[in-house]
Amino acid sequence: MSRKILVTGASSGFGEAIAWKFAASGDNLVITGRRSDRLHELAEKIKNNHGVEVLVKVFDVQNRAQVIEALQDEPYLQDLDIVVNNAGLALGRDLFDEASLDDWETMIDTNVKGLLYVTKAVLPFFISKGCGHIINIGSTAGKEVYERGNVYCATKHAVEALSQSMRIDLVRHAIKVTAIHPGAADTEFSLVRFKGDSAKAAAVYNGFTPLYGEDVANTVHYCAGLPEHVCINSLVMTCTAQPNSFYLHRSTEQARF
Ligand code: NDP
Ligand code: 8X3
Repeated sequence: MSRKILVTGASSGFGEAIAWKFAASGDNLVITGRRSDRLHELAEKIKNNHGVEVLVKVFDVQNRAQVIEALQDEPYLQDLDIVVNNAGLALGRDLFDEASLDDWETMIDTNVKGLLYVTKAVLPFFISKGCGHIINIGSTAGKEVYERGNVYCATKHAVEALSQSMRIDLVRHAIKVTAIHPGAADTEFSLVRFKGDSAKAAAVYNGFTPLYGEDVANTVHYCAGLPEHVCINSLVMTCTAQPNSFYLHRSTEQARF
């Protein structure tokens, strides 16, 4: 039977790959992000390829009023089965004393507050159905901090802590909560982090084979397909060359950056 999945941050990277993966198994989608043109183009392609329903919702997860207006009373979400809280970003890779407060606020507002706003907006649909699955995309940065990762790492630690809290508080509604923590993956993540500096972004993935969007999408899809009584609580996944958050085995060197 087809399910209904809401994916935040579907205009690129993991979110886009997750949307394709669920559509390929016949699931209907709600895809969200700020870039309307990309989302509408993606929706058309997915509908043409897989014949599933795709609703586009354009909003900034940092904006509480926009999130509520887009999701809270949306009739299409009445039978929502899964929300994938994926929208997020890193900005800068600076030492704590040199980093920008603006970057910090944007990361906190997006990765933590945005995830809370979206989750609160869709929860009533899960509660009235008596089931649902919240899948939060954290990071290896949410398991171990690394130099110059400071606030990004803190936001992803918050994703893990919130996932644990949600799992406890929502169990009485039979809602599953899964946190997936990927390591370095080649998406637009580094281009955003380095504010459009494509050489710096590309250098992040030099000398090793990183994760790709499809790898994360396959894992999300697996976690979402387990029997009702089984829940993956927290899952760390990296490419083979990345044994932990800050060590990467590159063909040319063994240091992270
Ligand atoms: P991308 O930059 O490719 O995708 C990020 C997505 O988030 C985009 O669709 C973007 O859409 C959306 N987004 C960002 N800010 C907002 C906002 N304020 N409101 C709404 N949507 C927003 O990166 P990834 O796919 O790699 O990142 C997805 C998630 O995975 C993030 O949470 C990231 O922290 C996490 N992650 C990434 C890793 C990596 O190495 N790539 C590893 C571990 C975790 P738009 O710009 O259209 O709004
Ligand atoms: C993104 C991966 O290692 O750059 O979460 O923090 S990392």
